[in-house]
Amino acid sequence: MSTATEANFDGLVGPTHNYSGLSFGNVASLSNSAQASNPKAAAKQGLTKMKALADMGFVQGVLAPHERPHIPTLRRLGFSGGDAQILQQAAKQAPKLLAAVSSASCMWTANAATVSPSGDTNDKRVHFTPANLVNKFHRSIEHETTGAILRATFNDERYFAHHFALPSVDQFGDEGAANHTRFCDGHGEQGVEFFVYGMEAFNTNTPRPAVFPARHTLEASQAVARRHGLSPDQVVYAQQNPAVIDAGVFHNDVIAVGHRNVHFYHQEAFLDTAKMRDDLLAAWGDRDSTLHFIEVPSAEVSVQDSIQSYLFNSQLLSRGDNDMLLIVPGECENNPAVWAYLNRLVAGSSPINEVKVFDLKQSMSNGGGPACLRLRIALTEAERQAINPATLINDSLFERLNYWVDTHYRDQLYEKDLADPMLLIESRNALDELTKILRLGNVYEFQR
Ligand code: SUG
Repeated sequence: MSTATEANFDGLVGPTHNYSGLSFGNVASLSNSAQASNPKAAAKQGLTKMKALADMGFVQGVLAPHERPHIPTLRRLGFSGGDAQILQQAAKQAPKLLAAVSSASCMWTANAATVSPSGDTNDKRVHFTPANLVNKFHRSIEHETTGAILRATFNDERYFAHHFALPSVDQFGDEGAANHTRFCDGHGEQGVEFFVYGMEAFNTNTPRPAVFPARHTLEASQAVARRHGLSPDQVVYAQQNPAVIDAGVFHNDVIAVGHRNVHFYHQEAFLDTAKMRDDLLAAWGDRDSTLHFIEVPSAEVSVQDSIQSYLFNSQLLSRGDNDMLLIVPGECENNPAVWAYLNRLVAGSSPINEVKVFDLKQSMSNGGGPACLRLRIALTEAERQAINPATLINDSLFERLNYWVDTHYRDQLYEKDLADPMLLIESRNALDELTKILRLGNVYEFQR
């Protein structure tokens, strides 16, 4: 039996978590704009999920939040003087810029990078490409620090290869693992990498959404597959249905999730569902297990209910061969159609046998469910041993991080508070201490 496993690395919610309505095309972000946030509760909700997975025996890691408000970006945009002065000028002249450089959006680590496990790559190392997130200004400033944190977490080049982000232009719009799934028999074996894109950038004569942006391009995915050294016959591309992007499905992980030999998706998720299935089956070939397609019909769960509940932004976890658990947000339990569907699903004959519900309301109000909060990394035992051990959740790290949150985080934040120079100082103090807890070294600009 292979000892390879799939680790989940969740983003720790940062001290400036707030609702600023920054993500056009993301229904929750737009509708909760200007609400009060609770950064302390947000961080604790995330930590509770991490601890629960660790307690169930899954390898669970944590990725540190970024320095926010990001003063170096404000300087780049022409604000000058001391830090307090810069915050004050930005709040007065360009409050939306201040909100953008203050977002705690790096918490959604499904967007941190695309990861190809060593079973798929030609040099047999795990490859990481941080996502350029170019479609949203507040997210486009994440990739450098993301790269530094990934290098400090997976810091052994015998096992881990780190790339820079793709060029930061729309044609190479890359949203990372939110649009990437890997199907496999066992985590250490050759898998099929499935890339989902919103549009073709260079071939403009192709379908694309009309209302909301397609954040991710085919060309970006092809470039990632090339640089990760993937075998072309083990890569499948599929286009998202432009109509669901226009309905608010800004990432494919809002409408589909896959794990090992299961693809769980909505009937309307893809532009050409039959082709998606044929292509995956062709790449799957004659592996030992069957590739299961669990297609949820619109008649049972509408696209609207999928977006409202985040049914598909769930975590599919293997407890054994053909025995899976689905982690869903509380919003699923509160949606009658979705909850009825889930009850039928676990009672049926699919490999999904249990559903567990987590309260992630703070993140959900910005459009981030359980699956957004985690980056999956399939690892062999030797690779797992090579991870920076201080980033892996166990009882003592969980206690320590909870205490750290209690010490440094506020329990209420409005957009107007982002100009408070004390918030900047509190955040820097918190992150400085965190880099010591997680043994990351100096990954932030303010530390250099
Ligand atoms: O990029 N929301 C994030 C949510 C990302 C969810 N990730 C996945 N589906 N994988 C986004 O739209 C909102 C921030 C604000 O409005 O304050 C935000 O960035």
